[in-house]
Amino acid sequence: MAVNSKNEKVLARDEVAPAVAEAVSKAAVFDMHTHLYEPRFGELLLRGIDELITYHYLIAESTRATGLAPEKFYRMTKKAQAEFVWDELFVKRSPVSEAARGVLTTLKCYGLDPRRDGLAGARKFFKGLSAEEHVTLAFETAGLVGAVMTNDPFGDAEREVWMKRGRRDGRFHAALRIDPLIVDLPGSAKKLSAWGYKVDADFGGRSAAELRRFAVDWIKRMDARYAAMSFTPDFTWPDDSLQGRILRKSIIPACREAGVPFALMIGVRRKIRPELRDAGDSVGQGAPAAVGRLCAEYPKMNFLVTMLSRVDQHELTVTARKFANLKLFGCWWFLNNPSIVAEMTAMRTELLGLTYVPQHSDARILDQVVYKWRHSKKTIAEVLGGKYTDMCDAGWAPTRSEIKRDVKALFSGNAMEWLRLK
Ligand code: FIX
Ligand code: ZN
Repeated sequence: MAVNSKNEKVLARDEVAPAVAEAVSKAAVFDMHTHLYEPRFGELLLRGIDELITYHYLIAESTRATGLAPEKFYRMTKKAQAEFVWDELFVKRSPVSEAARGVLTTLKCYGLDPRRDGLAGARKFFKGLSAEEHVTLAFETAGLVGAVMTNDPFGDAEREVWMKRGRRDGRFHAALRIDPLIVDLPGSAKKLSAWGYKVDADFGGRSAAELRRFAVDWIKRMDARYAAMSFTPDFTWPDDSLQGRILRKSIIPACREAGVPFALMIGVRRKIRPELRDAGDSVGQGAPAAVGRLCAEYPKMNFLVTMLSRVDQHELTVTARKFANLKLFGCWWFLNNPSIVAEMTAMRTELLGLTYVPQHSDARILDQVVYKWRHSKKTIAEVLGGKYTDMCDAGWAPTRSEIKRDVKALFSGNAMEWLRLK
C-alpha cells in the first residue's frame, strides 16, 4: 500500500474525485467580499425572502422578461415587487437563471419546498427570525466562519453606527470602501472637511496628506482588513489623473502605514441604464498589464484583485504568476455563473496551483451566502476533482489529508492569511 512521507495511505484513482468533493463540501468558508452587515447595523443588513427575490439581478431579469419600465417597478412596494418577480420568473417562466435558481437552492437548504411552499410559505418561514438568529442560520447553513463587509464611511446610517463604537460580531470583518473619493471627490471633500479633514474638491493644498489621515483613521476605527475601490475598465497605472494621484499620494500610503492590502475591483461600466439603479451596471474589458505595473512598483505591498470581464481573466492570471503580491480573489458579479467559475478555476489551478482564492459571494442579502457558496462549491469541487485525478494519473496520488489541507487553503486559509487573520 503506497503511503506519503507521513505514512498516510495515498488514494486509489477512483477515490480521488469523491475525496475532493467531500473535502470541499465540508470546508469552512471565509468569504472575503460581501455587502452584508453585522446585526448591529440594523436595516442595512438585508435578509429574508422579499429581499432575496428583489435582488438587483432579478430586477434586471424580470423587467427584461416583461418589458416593464424600471421606474414602474421601483414605484411598487417591496412586497409587490417580490410578488411581481415571483410571478414572472418562477410561476410564468422556469427559474433556470443563476439568480433565480439561487433562490430555490437557498429555500431548499433551509428545508423548504419552493414549489409546494411558494412565496407565502417562505414568508412564513422567515417571519419572526431575529437578525442574530438569521445570521447564525445563514452562516451555519453555508458553512461560513467569517465574512468581510463593504463599509462606506460616507454612508450616513453606517457612519453613525461606527461612531458609537459598539461591540463587534466576530463573524464579520470590515473593509474600508472608498469609491466616493473617485466617483465624487467634490461631494466627498465637503463631508471630509466637515469631519475635520482639510480635503479640497480639486485635491489641492494639503488634501493628499489629509485624505491619507482620513483613510488611516477609518482603517483603524473599523479594524479594516483591507481598503477597496471598484474601478471602471480604463483603470491604468501609472496614472497622473486625479484617480491616479489619489491612489499614489493618499490611499496606497495609507494602506502601507496601516499595514493592510489594497483591493482593486476593476471593470465596472457604472449605470449604463441609470433607471435600473443597482441593476444598471455593466462590464468592460480592462488592462491586466496595468495591475502588473502597480504590483511591480510596490513589491512589498499586497494587492487583492478581481476583474469583472471574462476576457481579462487569462492575462490577469498569467500576470499573477509574475507577482507574488498580486492576490486574485473570486469570480465577481457577472462571472459568478457555473460555466465561468469552472473555466476560471481550471485556468487559475493550472497556472497558479493553489495560490489564489477561488470565490467570494458578493452577497448583498444575508441568505445569498447559502446558494452562492453551495453553487460555487459544486463547480469548484468538480474542477478540482479532475485536476487531482490528472495529478494521480501523472504518478502523484494524493492522501485524504493532503486534499483537506489544500482545500482549506482555497476556502479559508489563503484569504485569512492575506487579511492577517491567522
Ligand atoms: O462594487 C461592488 O462591490 C459590486 O459587487 C456591487 O456594486 C454590485 O452591485 C454587486 O453587488 C454585484 O453582485
Ligand atoms: Zn460587491
